[in-house]
Amino acid sequence: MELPRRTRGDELLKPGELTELVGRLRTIAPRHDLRTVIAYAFDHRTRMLPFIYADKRMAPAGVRAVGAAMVASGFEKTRIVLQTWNPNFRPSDAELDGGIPDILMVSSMQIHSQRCREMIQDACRIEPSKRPLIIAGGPKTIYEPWDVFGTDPSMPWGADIAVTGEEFVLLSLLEVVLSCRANNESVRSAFLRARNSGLLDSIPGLVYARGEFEGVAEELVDTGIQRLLSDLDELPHPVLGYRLLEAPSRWRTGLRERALGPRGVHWNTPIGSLVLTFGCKFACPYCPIPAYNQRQHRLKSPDRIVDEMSRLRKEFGIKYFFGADDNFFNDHDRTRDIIETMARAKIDGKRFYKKVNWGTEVTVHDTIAMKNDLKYVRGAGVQMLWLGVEDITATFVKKGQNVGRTEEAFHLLRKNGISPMPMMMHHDTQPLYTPGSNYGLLNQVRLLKKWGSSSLQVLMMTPATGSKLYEAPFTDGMVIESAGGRKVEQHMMDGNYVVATAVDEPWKKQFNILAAYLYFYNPLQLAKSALMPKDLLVFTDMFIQLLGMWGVTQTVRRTLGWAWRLKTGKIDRRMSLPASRIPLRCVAGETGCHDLPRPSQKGLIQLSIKPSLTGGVGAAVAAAS
Ligand code: B12
Ligand code: SF4
Repeated sequence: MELPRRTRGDELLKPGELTELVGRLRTIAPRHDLRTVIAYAFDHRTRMLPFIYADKRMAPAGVRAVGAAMVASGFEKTRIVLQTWNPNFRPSDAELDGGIPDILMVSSMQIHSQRCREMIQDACRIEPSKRPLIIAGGPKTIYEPWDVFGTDPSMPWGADIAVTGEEFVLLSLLEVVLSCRANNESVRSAFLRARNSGLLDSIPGLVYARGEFEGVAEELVDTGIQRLLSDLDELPHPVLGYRLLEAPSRWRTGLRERALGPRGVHWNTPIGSLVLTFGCKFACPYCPIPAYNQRQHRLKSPDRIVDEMSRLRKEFGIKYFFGADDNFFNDHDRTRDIIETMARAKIDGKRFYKKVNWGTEVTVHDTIAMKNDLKYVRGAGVQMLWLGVEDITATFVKKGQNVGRTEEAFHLLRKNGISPMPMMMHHDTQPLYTPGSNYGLLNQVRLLKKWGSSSLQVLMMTPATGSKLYEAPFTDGMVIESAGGRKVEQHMMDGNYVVATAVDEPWKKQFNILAAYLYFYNPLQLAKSALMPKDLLVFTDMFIQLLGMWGVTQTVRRTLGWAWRLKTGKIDRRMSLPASRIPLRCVAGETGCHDLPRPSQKGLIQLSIKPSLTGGVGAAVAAAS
């Protein structure tokens, strides 16, 4: 189910609303002197292709954005801890500026939610009178906010509140809570009063629990879908977030006295992820992005983008960037504005592309539409573009691509010095190999390689929360509950594991993915890249080959056992949707807008797989485009 759309015309915040809110908070911040820890949950079992390097060497933009918003609002005692770098971090051991934090924020993707839950449970061990206010947010809670609340009276735990939105929602919550806070009162106690007196109900984008006992949610109140920030120039500058990162440590459970300095930032996160645009004009039914963005396209101005990259280059020496775009070429005129400004810009007297290199996500369709501009795209510093190709024959997924157009797009990109990085989907109806046609997975991978693909991503169609097709694989009995006695856990919902399929032999699908990667990343291909270079992108190709070969060993190591269980073990299917166990109500009392239909609501219990659906319902965990 997609997130519902707000009333037309009411999807966006008024211009200046975020800036004014930040200004108001700055005036009250000194009175409160808050200490805040923002933790990024990370499950190390997800470390494999296609993003094995980027996951660790690119500090996530979400927690940095939240940190930057806190600092811009005057709350400078803020620290960001990444479980990616600090696997043993425990909120109950965290002290900042000599005391227990007033606020603990936890950010999580769906695949890291087990770690998110453990961190919240750990924070709940702190004595209630000293416990920080626990706020959960990020891509997990945006779609499944109920999962951060406990229901077991024998083990009470839970976030105090889930934020299903962005910076504006969080800061609005803080403003209300701080407005009720008495001198020397804990932030959590002020929060409880604000919550109980209904003061949070007018802030869309929150979910909080009701119940007789704290930590045992009997009902959740959903205040609705957030209003979105339209002019992204209002966002606090990303340099603020980079100054808050906790230094990596394999063993430390608490925090250091100081955050990482500029050299440490440069060393640990040599790639900077930056928000440039949000939204996409396509409406792929397996993708949650257009609905999340309320079908809006949101942008930063070209000057602001240049300023952000330049400042990050100068302050931290970050040279490589990744645009957190859903489809950077979405609006051709606005894209031209951005790239022309970047191509004209200079850093320390040098042309932009000599100081900064970056990549982002686009579609085949838009790449071809922008073919005459690609030289400026390269001049703007773009070095790699990730293309949501999915299926080059467009039999399964259609978004303006086909064999000829994909080849043309790859050729155009390489001609202009940009590495094409295709993202593919494997699905039930696609065989490993089809003689005489381009439909098979290996046939497609071979063509991509021939056309100059620098990297490869192959993900299995997997239900993506917040997409139109999310429920169908569950209701059709395609989703695997366990195989050979191993339960499917949240970290396995990343598209690397075959967990939703109607084929008779799911293990073959798992092997197909491995075969595709092994075909693409191997010493022979590395030698070919080195000895028969296609063009000047040879070093990029070789570097990615090396990374890919390392990644493929991790993918084999992590997924081979699952393939074996699929082959030899008993496969049990899920009988129901992973909907909220706790009733979710909106403020007016009706079903909350983040709820999913529960079995009683739609008769979702199914006992058999419908053969007609082998043709591919499902939803992809696509990073985008
Ligand atoms: C860049 C990106 C990546 C990068 C970097 C991720 C990173 N760690 O930085 C790479 C390429 C590595 C990547 C990998 C994957 N990604 Co990715 N990725 C993105 C992308 C395109 C942008 C993320 C971003 O930086 N956004 C900008 C920031 C500012 O937004 P944000 O993170 O949502 O944070 C905002 C709010 O959520 C909120 N917020 C966040 N945290 C918190 C915390 C609190 C307390 C509060 C109050 C608010 C809050 O405020 C923030 C500011 O507005 C998003 C799609 C998108 N447009 O967001 C997908 C996305 C995050 N990826 C997704 C997925 C599925 C994956 C992969 C599993 C794909 C795969 N199979 O390989 C892997 C996972 C790798 C791993 N082991 O973690 C999904 C997550 C779905 C979900 N429900 O969890 C997304 C949402 C795409 C989608 N399908 O919609 N990804
Ligand atoms: S999959 Fe890509 S092209 Fe399709 S709607 Fe999502 S972001 Fe847009």
